[in-house]
Amino acid sequence: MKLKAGIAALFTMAAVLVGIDAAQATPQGDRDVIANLWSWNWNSVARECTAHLGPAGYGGVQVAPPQDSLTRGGAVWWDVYQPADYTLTSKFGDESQFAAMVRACHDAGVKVYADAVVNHMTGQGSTSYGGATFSKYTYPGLYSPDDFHYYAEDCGNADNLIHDGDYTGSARNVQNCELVGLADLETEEGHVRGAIAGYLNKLIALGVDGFRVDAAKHTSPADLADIYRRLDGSPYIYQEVIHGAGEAVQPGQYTGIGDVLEFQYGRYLREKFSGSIADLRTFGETWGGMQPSGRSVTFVANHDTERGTGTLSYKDGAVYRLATIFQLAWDYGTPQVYDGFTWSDREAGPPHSNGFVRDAVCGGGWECLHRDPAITGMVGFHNAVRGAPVTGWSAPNGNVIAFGRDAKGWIAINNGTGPHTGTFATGLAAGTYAGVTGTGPVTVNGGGQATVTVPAKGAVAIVAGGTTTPPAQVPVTFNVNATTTWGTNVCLVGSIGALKSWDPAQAIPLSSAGYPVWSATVMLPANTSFEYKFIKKDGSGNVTWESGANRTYTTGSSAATIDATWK
Ligand code: LAG
Ligand code: CA
Repeated sequence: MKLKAGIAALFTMAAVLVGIDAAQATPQGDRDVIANLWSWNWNSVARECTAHLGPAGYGGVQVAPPQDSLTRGGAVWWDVYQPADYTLTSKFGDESQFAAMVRACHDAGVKVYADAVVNHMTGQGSTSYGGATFSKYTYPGLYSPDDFHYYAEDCGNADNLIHDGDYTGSARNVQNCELVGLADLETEEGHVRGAIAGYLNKLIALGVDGFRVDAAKHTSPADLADIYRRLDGSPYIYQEVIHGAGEAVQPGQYTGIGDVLEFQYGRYLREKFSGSIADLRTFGETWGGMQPSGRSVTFVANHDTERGTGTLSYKDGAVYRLATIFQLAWDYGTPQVYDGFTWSDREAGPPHSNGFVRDAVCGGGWECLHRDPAITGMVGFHNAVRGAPVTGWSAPNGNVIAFGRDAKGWIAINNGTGPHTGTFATGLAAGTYAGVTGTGPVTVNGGGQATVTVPAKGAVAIVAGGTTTPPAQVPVTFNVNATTTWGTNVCLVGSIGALKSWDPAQAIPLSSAGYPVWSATVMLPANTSFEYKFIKKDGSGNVTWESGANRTYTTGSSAATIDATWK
C-alpha cells in the first residue's frame, strides 16, 4: 500500500486526538523501579529476579529484544536490533527459557518489560540465531517486499536516498525512510499491524507485562496507536522517542498513547554532575524538552548513550553511581537503573559461546550497579517516599544538596572530592536512623535536625520508620516561681513534641507542692534546642500566657534543672 502523504497526516492527527485506552500509563503497584538488564540472557535474568531484584524492591525488569534476529555470530551487540522473524529463539535463549524467566520474575514480584523492535526488520545478512533464512525485505511466512516502505513513493526522497536524514524538516522522512538502512515496515498496512500485534500478544500470553518500544520515533503515533489497540490486556508501554531540539518528531507527540523514555533527563544529569548539582533544585518538566513526570521513564544511561557522549556511564565510576542515587531520591518519572556488559570496543557483543550469550557474572564482564547496596537501599527509599513532594531543599555549596520527601525520607548528596559535614533540617521525627546508602546511623534531634558527614561522591539517606534505637532522652526539671489565685494552675508548653507543640489544651501541668515554686520533670530529647513558655489556667479553662519573648533552652546529654520566675 502506498499512502499519499496527506492521508497519512490525517491518520496521525486523528489518532493523537483520540488517544487510546489500551495501554496503561505508569506502572501499577507500590514498586515501580525498573532494572534494565540489557543483553542479559534469560537464565541470568531469572536468577537475578529471584536472588536480587525482588528482595531489593525493584518493580520491573527490562529485557533485551526476545525475537529471533540476524546473527553476526556474537561479534556485535546490535544484531539483535535486526529482527529476522518473530519466533523466540535468540542469542539470549529459547521460548521455554524466556517463559521460565517470566515465571521466576513474577514469583519474585518483578514485572517483565520486553524491548519490542517493531519499526523495522534487517538491513543486512541472511541467517538468524534461530536458523531462519531471509534477505532484506523478504522474511518467509511473515513479510514480503510489499510490506515495506519504499523510498521513491513513501519517504519522499526525490534523489532516491533510502536512509532517513531530514530530522528537522520532515516527520515523513524520519518515519517512512529507513533508519540506518533497516527495512522499514509499512506500519499503515493492516497485515503489518496484525503481524506486529500478533508477536506482542504472543509475549503477553507468556506473561510479559509491557514493552519498551524501540525506535518509536520512526513509526507514526497513529500507526503505533492502532497496533496498541490490538493488544490483549493493559500492557505498560514506554516508547523510545529521542528528543532533539527543533525536530519535526517530538516526544510530546507520543505521550497520548503511552509513556516515553525521557532522554533529556540523563543529559541534564551529566551536565549538572559535571558542574553544580545545586542547580537541580527545580529539575523537572519545566526544564527544556522534558515531558510531564507522570509520562516519563528516566535513566542515567542506556546502551546507546553509554556508547556516546550524551550521558554519564559506568565508566564515570562514583559520579555515575551518585547520579543514580539522586535519580532514585528525586520526585520525577519512573526510574530505570541500567546495567549491561563491560566493554572497550563500542561495537563488541556481550561474552558469548558460539554467538549465544553466556550467563552474566557481576564483575566478570558484566556491570551490576543494580546490586550495589547503596542503590538497593535507594530503591527502598524510592518505594518508601513515592508520591511525596520534595521539601526542605538546601544547598550549602554547589557540590552538596539535601532535601526531604515530606517527612517520609531525607537525603544529603555530596558530589565534591572531600567529605562534607553539616547540620540539616530533615523534617523527620527524633530518633537514630539506619543510613540506607551504607553509611553509619543518623541521629535526628527533637527539632528534626541532623548533623551528618556526607562522604565524597556519596550520600546519606534515611527513611521514616527506619529507626534503629529510640532517641536519647534526658530528664529536665522546670521550676517557676509564680504567684496564683486559688483555682489557677501553672502549666508548661513549647515548640517540640515532648512539650506539646504549643498546644495549650495539652500543656503539661506543674505541681504546686513547693508553692510559690511550681515544678515538673519532663523527659526531653538530648542535644536539642527548643522554645517554651509557662501558662496559667483558671478553673474555667481560661489561659493566660507569659508576656514577652519565648524562653529558649538546649538540652545536653544529661539531666538538667531550669529555675525561672514569672514576672
Ligand atoms: C534503537 N533505537 O531507536 C536502538 O536503541 C539502537 O541501539 C538501534 O541501533 C536502533 N534503534 C535500531 O533498532 C543499533 C545500532 C546500529 C545498528 C542497528 C541495527 O546502534 O549501529 O545498525 O542497531 O543492528 C547496524 C550498523 C549500520 C547498518 C545497519 C543496517 O551499525 O551501519 O546500516 O546495521 O545494516
Ligand atoms: Ca518507520
